[in-house]
Amino acid sequence: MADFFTAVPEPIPFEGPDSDNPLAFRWYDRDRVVGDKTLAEHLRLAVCYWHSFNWPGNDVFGDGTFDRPWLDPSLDPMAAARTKMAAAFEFVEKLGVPFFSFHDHDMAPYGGSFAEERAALDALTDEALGHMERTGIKLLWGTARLFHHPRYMAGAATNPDPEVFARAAAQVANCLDVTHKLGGANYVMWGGREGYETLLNTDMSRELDQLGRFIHMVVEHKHTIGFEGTLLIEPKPQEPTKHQYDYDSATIYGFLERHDLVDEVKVNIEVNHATLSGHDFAHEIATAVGLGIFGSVDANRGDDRLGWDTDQFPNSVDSMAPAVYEIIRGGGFETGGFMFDTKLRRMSIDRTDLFHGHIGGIDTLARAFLVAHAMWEDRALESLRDDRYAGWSGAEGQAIMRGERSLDDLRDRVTAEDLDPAPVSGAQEALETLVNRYIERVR
Ligand code: XUL
Ligand code: CO
Repeated sequence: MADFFTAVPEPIPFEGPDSDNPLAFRWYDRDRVVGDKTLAEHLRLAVCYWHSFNWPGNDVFGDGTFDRPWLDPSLDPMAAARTKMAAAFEFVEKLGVPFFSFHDHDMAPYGGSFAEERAALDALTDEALGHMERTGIKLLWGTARLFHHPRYMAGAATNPDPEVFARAAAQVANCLDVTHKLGGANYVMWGGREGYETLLNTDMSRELDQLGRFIHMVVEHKHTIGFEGTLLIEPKPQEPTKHQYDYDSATIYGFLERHDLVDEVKVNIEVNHATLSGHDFAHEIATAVGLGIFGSVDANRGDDRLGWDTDQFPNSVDSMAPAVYEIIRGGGFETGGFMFDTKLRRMSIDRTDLFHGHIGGIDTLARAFLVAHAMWEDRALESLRDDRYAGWSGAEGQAIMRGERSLDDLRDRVTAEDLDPAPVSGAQEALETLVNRYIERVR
């Protein structure tokens, strides 16, 4: 263990719901067996490298506020990258979660030729491998920063210039290689600038075809190098571009269908991106599960009154439990997990604040999981749902769905029987109260 987070000398313990210790878990008992797995195996928690270690706490109005000495531009970039990495692994180890995630240029500095940047990435990912072997921490996913450098201002895969496309493709080839080297469980593609600012200068259908070609090349490279992780696209409706092509899960499914990629790519759903698209997070999960493309989650939350991606730590069991329920209903994570794509508030400048954010978020997810799992085990919602759709298991319901009834057939039956079914309550308030009862009860 290195010595940056010295105010937290020991790994964070589990002390149970009655503990008042702010540096202890109250709900995340990692070895607790729930159903067929431990909580750690269900949740597959990951810390992100970028917001936690590579972001100085700046915003559009002001400079960084955080104590991140390795971000000092006067330092030797490789030495600074190594210091940052030591602090990152110290943090993840003390927090006691199994995974981390990174972008190529969170870990490796920019600068020099493309080949020199690749060499820096190789050296630093070798160093990461050493930390991973020493600590047992694993990689949930890697991803390439295809939105930060000015060359990508008009997009990467969807850029009007094929040379920018080529540079982005080369960068992804490198990043996929090192994600493979680190044994990553997934590889994520977030199309930060794959969208448009104005239609006046944009050929949208051409750009979407370019994106399709790009993703096919990523799929081919994955198979060439033998990477067995899942490829994930992360939906987001806007920001930084006015319109992003990967708007939401349903839009991505349509894109994957059109480009014959449905068997190769799933989605990484971020809570605050879901809400920016005008959907509930639970809706995005249920959509992806229903379409067979659910992969992983970026756990965070937005702010009701700020219309941008604030990436706050999740803190509401009430809003998280129904979404976690949809994940459990869909069979849980396979290669995915809950990754904290979360930013401290700019005024949270103590080193321990990073622990407080993560501990609160982890306990929120753990408790939401216990609530959702108990509702699932008891079939509390499912038995009601089964009753609600019971008619479709009957002979007529099945005949309709098999395509054995026409409009004419149904008109004849409705006329003959003077069919006038009585409405049945949807019981929303009773169900909401039922969920609250589980939240009160679960221990
Ligand atoms: C940006 C965002 C990214 C992706 C990875 O909104 O969510 O951090 O998760 O590029
Ligand atoms: Co994200």
